[in-house]
Order: sequence, then structure tokens, then C-alpha cells
Amino acid sequence: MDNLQPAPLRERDVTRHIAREFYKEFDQLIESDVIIVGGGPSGLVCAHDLATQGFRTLLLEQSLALGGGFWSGGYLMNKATLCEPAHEILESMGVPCKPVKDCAGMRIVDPPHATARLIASAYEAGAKVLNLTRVVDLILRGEGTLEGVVVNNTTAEMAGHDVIHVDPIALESKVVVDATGHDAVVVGLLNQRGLYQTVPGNGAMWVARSEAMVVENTREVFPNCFVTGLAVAAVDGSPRMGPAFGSMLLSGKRAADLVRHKLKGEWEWYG
Ligand code: 48H
Repeated sequence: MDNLQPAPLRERDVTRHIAREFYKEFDQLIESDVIIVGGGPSGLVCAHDLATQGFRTLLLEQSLALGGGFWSGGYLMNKATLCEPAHEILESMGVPCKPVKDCAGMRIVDPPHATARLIASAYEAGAKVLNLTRVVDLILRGEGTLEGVVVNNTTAEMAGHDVIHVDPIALESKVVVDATGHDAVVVGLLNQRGLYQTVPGNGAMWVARSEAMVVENTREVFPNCFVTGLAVAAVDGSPRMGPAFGSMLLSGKRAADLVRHKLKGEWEWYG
């Protein structure tokens, strides 16, 4: 690139084309095959895999930045661990996963690099993203058929309804994936509506058991509602794992696989 001279843009055009592009795309996002709530590692892998297979995939994230808790390792140290074979997911995206001498099955990654590639890969696969968008309720019809989520702008929600009263809007989908980590927000909302048991929150730390249980228990917890990542431990009360992210990636992959079966009509209800 030899020419570094910036093309002269005009203010009204900048505003106009941001608005046009946003609303043109937004119109397509009102109805999706799958809505994934939460843009942490599990949600990003799930979004990548489903979008790769051609499903209309919408990822909703309440924060400005995607990535959830994967920007750093524990205690503000920016190295994180992965259990094998989760490293294959990151390596396929170009992220080095260093083996650890004397610690079979463990890999070390740079979380900012891994997170940046997970985000880029989800986009490259065709997933659509709405950030600063908080899920605050569910669309439920009849006896409790889940048909999407109700969202609001996070900043309006943070101000509180007594300060800014803005009504939320609804986004429809065939399936909703709860990838909200510790809070298991979607399952919590089902609980508030009397449709699911109490969400106990994750149990005390036990890495090996926790990682195995998260992957194994990634599932459809309610018709059309799947749970992935740390939200699985929150829903089941199973142990936490600290800065070990392998099961987040593997769970996101498993959730995508289960959702694919569901969307292809290969089972009705996988309880
Ligand atoms: C929209 C929302 C809402 C909402 C929350 O916490 P995450 O990184 O989740 P996982 O499960 O992909 O990964 C967990 C991992 O990061 C972690 O914390 C580990 C392994 N901890 C172990 C331990 O022992 O503590 O991402 C969840 C995302 C976040 O970005 C939230 O902002 C977002 O979900 N989110 N988005 N609407 N209502 N609630």
C-alpha cells in the first residue's frame, strides 16, 4: 500500500450510511434460526459452527465488547489454560496453543489472541452480532413454547426504568442458546415464568470434574432452549473450573451440534 492519503468523507454521508447499513441488516435479524445469548467463548464457538452450516445465526451481547471472560486468564494474568482436544478448535483458527511440559493434556494460550480470533471467525462464518443488547425477557406462547427473546439497549437498562423508560423489542428464532456464563440468564427467565427449576449457580472449584460435566451436560434444557458453557454449571450446580477454558469451547461445539439436529427436525424434544 503506497497511497496513505485519506479519502475525504463528508459528515452527513458518514451518518447516513451507518444508519442505512444498520437498519438494512437489522431488518434481517428480527427473525433467525438461532439466537445465541452471550458472546463469551462458548457462545462464539457455537455461533461460528452454526453459521458455517448456513443457519441464520444471531449472537446477542449485552457488553460493548464480545469475548466475555476470555480476555484474560485468572487474577489479571493474560495467559489461560485449555484442556485437549479443545486446542484443535483454536489452532484451526490460527491461534498457537503451547503444550505444557510435564502436564499432559494441558495447553497455554494468549487470551486476547484467542478471543480476537474467535470473534473474527464467527463473523467470517456469517454470524450476525448485536452488541450492547441485553436479553430481558422471552417470547413464550401457549403452554410455554419458546419462540425468541425480548431485548433492550444495555445502556437504557443500566440507567434503570425510573430514569429511562424505554420499552424493549422482540426478536424471534426457532431456537435460543443460553451462553450467558455464571448467570444462566435465559434459564433464569424460564424459572421466573414458572417453567424451570431454580438455577442454583455453579458449585465450588474442581477443574477436571467441572470441565467433563459441562461438556457432557450441554443440552436442550427446555423445548427450543439449549444451554452451553459455564451456564451449564450454573443450571446444574456443578463445579466451576477457574481459568480453564477448554470445556467452554468444546461445549459451544456440542451445543451447535445439538442445535443442528434440532433445526433439521432430527428430534422433537431432547430433554
Ligand atoms: C446479553 C448477556 C446477558 C444478557 C450475560 O461469561 P462468559 O465468558 O461465558 P462462557 O460460558 O462462554 O465462558 C465462561 C468463562 O469466560 C468463565 O468465566 C470461566 C471459565 N469461569 C470459570 C470460573 O470458575 O469462574 O460470557 C457470557 C457473556 C458475557 O459477555 C455477558 O456479558 C453476556 O454473556 N451476557 N448478553 N443479554 N442478559 N447476560
